[in-house]
Amino acid sequence: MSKFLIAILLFCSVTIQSIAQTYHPSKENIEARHQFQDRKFGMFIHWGLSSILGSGEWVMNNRSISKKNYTRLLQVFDPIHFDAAKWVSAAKSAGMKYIVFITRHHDGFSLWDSKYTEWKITNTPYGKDVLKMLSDECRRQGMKLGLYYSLVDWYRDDYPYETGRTGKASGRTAKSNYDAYLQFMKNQLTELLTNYGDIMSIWLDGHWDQTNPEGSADMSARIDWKYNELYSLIHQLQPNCLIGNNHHLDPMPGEDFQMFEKDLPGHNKSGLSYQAPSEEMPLETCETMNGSWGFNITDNNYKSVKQLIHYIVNAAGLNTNFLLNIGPMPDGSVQPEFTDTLQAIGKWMQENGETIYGTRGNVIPQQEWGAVTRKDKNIYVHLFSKPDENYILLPGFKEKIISAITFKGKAKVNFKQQPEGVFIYLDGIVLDDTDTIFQLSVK
Ligand code: FHN
Repeated sequence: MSKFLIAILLFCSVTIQSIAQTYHPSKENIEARHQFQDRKFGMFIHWGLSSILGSGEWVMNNRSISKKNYTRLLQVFDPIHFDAAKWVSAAKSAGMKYIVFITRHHDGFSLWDSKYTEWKITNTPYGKDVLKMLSDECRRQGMKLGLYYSLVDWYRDDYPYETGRTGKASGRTAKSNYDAYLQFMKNQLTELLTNYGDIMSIWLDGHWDQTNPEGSADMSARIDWKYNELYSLIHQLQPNCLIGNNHHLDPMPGEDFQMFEKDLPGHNKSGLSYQAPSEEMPLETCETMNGSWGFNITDNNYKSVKQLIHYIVNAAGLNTNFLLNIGPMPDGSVQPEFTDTLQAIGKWMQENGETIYGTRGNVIPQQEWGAVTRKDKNIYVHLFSKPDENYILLPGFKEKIISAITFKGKAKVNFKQQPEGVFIYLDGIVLDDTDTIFQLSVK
């Protein structure tokens, strides 16, 4: 081959690669990002075959269950109390504006009638396509729907399990084949984005299976996931659909929102969130209502209504959506500890949602005493507990305030604008046990 030809080929391959690396979201995608940010609060649903064992969605891995033994669950999954209307209504009455549903978790089981596998809900005694019922119901009730899709697979032989960190006791021996697995994912994503109406987001999870543990110096992936191909397929099928990937790393080209798990952006209590919050794209964090994602029969470590409301508010203060999880029981019903808490949150959201939905955060740096959100000319100051002093300070806030009132009773509040920020005085104000909200109007 002549030197000239080699040079041309080299040039073409570099150009193709750099095109793949550049992602310019479409106009409708940008608009969808704004709408997503306005929604603020969503419901995550972890449910599937693993729910039967009542030990969380990682049970196959954690109890070293082989593929052969795990397959037995296919015969017993019969969620006779599954009622899409009840799930969507529970989300709605909690004030949630979207649902993200697990279509396929790490055990590889598909919760829809996929043409590309026999390992699916329609091959259980239940036999029905729950995703179809859920997506129809979401449309009926005006609820947006996002779909979780696992990248890691503990069941399929073609997934590169040899280099993966998890799913080691599955008993797989055949050589993996990523190209075949990638094609399978493309086929399934095409089904999901073709047969179930408008999909708000695709929520990918499992990249971390092919890296060192979070926080390691070397976080490079052990396989080439070829995200370009997956991401461009998704955007081509539904340009408005937002792509998020729970890789626990900085955003990669082609993604539309950044996610955090069990942590507010910038925090890292979970040991999963070393990534810096993006300033360009919408953010979302997800959290469990007890300590488990999937149904866990012994986990009674429920978070209180107050804790969860503070989570919503703190997230909004950091410009972040909050995705709160339920793990329905194997029969499809949702345990009362979850539904009661959701109802109580819903009551609070009904009264105070104006200070959350459609707002933006990062008005001031994060404060010990609470959080601040903003919509147009209104600044909402959320005070969670009584501070030591008789005032709170909004450091660095410079815009001219024309009025300050309590959000609830609309009573006048004393404030002073100083070079270091705004002081809000608390004398004579009856503080709310969960959240006292002040509404400041700026010029
Ligand atoms: O392994 C999963 C886990 O089961 C769950 O789905 C969470 C939700 O964010 N994500 C993974 C761990 O990062």
